[in-house]
Amino acid sequence: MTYECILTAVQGEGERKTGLITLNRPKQLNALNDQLMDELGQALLAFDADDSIGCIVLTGSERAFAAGADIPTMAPHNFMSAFKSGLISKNWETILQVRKPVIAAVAGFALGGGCELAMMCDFIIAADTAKFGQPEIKLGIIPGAGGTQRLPRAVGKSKAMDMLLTARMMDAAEAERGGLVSRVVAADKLLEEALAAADQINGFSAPSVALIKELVNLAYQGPLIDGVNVERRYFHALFGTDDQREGMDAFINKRKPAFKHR
Ligand code: DAK
Repeated sequence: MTYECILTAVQGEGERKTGLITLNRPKQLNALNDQLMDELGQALLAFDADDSIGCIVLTGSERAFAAGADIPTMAPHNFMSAFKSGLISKNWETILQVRKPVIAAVAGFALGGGCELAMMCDFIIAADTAKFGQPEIKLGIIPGAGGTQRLPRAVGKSKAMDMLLTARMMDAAEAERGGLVSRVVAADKLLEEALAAADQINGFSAPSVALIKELVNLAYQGPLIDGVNVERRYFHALFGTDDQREGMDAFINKRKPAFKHR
């Protein structure tokens, strides 16, 4: 498959590998247009369907993860044309269908739709150069891909209101303090660290990985009691897998487990 707005590669030495997707519209700071979002969706679904892939890493350039949705594409719309065409909606949530972990490796700007895309990933590893923001208010609009909902869940109401209402950016250190990102690393080590995290996940049993992702998303999105109940069912269900027997036998016999992902 050839893409024009993204690059894809397979990384890693282990039995299960990592699908790497790099946003690649450097002149526009990776502004997210329709073609890019279509290609991103296709690449994500292709890696998700590939049994040799355990994890996906999504990254941008040194200067920008993504500076938001493409402003010139949005500019000419009025209410009716935006509403009737479902302006930039159809391909924005493909990433939420992916069942394997998606790690965002963010350097430089992650603004507007770029910040929202990073927040739709499962966790964010940030370079010390990363800058997060939801500056839509400066354009006379509001976030449209979950920014007003996911940002307060990630950093709390006060910081989210501050960022959304003043359009100020948050640097990597503040993003880590606020809980938006899981770790901050030197910019020149960003990809290495993200791929190492992916590699670590790739070594674990795929059913455990997929169920943890689903359950954490349930905790993030839904009522506590529903999540706890589903967790109990899935916990029991994993006792029907070969990997549970292998994992526990390996621990008891002090050896490394050889997971078969079933
Ligand atoms: N779109 C298109 N081009 C962009 C862009 C963007 N969002 N951001 C930057 N660029 C382009 C600039 O126009 C410039 O192009 P040339 O002039 O060189 O041709 C080039 O990238 C470099 O930018 P600058 O010259 O401005 O570089 P600086 O370092 O001075 O500034 C900056 C970098 C990131 C601070 C600045 O470019 C900036 O403020 N950019 C706009 C950021 C922004 O406002 N982002 C939010 C956009 S609104 C939805 C889904 C998503 C969305 C909405 C709905 N649905 C599912 C319904 C999302 C909306 C948004 O993201």
